[in-house]
Amino acid sequence: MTYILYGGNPSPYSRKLRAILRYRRLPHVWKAGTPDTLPEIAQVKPKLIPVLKLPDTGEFRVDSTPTAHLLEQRHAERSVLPPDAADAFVCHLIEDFADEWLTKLMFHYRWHEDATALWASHWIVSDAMPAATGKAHDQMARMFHDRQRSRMAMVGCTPENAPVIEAAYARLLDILGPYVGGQHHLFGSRPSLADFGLYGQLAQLTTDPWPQRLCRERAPAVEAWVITLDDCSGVDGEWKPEKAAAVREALLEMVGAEYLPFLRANAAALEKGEAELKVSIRGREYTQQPFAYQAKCYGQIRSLWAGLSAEAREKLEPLMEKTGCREYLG
Ligand SMILES: N[C@@H](CCC(=O)N[C@@H](CS)C(=O)NCC(=O)O)C(=O)O
Repeated sequence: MTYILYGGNPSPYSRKLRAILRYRRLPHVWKAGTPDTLPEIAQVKPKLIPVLKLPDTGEFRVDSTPTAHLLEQRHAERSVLPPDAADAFVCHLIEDFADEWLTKLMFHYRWHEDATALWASHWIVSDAMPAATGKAHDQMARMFHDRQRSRMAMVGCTPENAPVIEAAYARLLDILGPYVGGQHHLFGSRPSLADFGLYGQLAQLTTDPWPQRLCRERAPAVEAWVITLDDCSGVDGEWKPEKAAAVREALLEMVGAEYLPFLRANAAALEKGEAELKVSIRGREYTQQPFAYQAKCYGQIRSLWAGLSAEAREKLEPLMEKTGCREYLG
């Protein structure tokens, strides 16, 4: 009963899923996606990592969020979903925010500055093509570097959007720094799916030289937290959501002021068939091309909200109102 996880160390979603498998003590083998292993997943669509191979059926699964939920259905012990329905909704919002919004921070800080972009391109090739050395390695690194930099505008990582993205990183570090640590996760002393979503992006931001330096200057505890989240197999914690209410509220304020306005503008641009979305985020203009995947994320948040019991919704209303999220939920 051994899962196989195909991924990459420089891939936020691969790290997220591996950290979940480790915390949940699910037997697994990690296979870096390399020319030797990639043929094993050649038929899997869409062509993204991570890919999880299920031990019993041999099926392959892509997309870290539904895959994490599938693992919840298959294994009851050491769940990463808070048991209370209202908390589980907040957990989803923060996880989705990490996956879809904070990933812009990861991409910007990895590829915007020359020295870090160069470093990252070599790291990625070492991870994905360990057999390539010398000139072959350097050529691959250059190709990857150029490809990723050419994709920056597509995902919104432009010089015009940089002030929005950089302010978000500073804010995130200021929120997490004073709170997080080995025993201090978002819903108690055991990690949740939201913690692992943050972990995936932060594992990259605390490794790439430029954002790592910023983190060490501004909130060194965040890097230490990320290191502990990498392997929580020894953690036996408890759900104690009341302990981290303030940090969740501050993150939800970011969700309400940044992520949800972006999601709504993205959905509206797609609906109108527009090539570009424009949205004001904390008074600054943010522009990028819309994506269908993120429209799906928005729809999912809204349907999860609609599907909550009246009791759970009532419990969440004041928090959603206060953090600016409520108006986006339908
Ligand atoms: N929503 C997916 C996103 C996966 C994803 O975007 N993976 C990236 C690497 S981090 C990828 O495989 N990109 C393909 C490429 O760069 O060619 C998840 O949560 O797993």
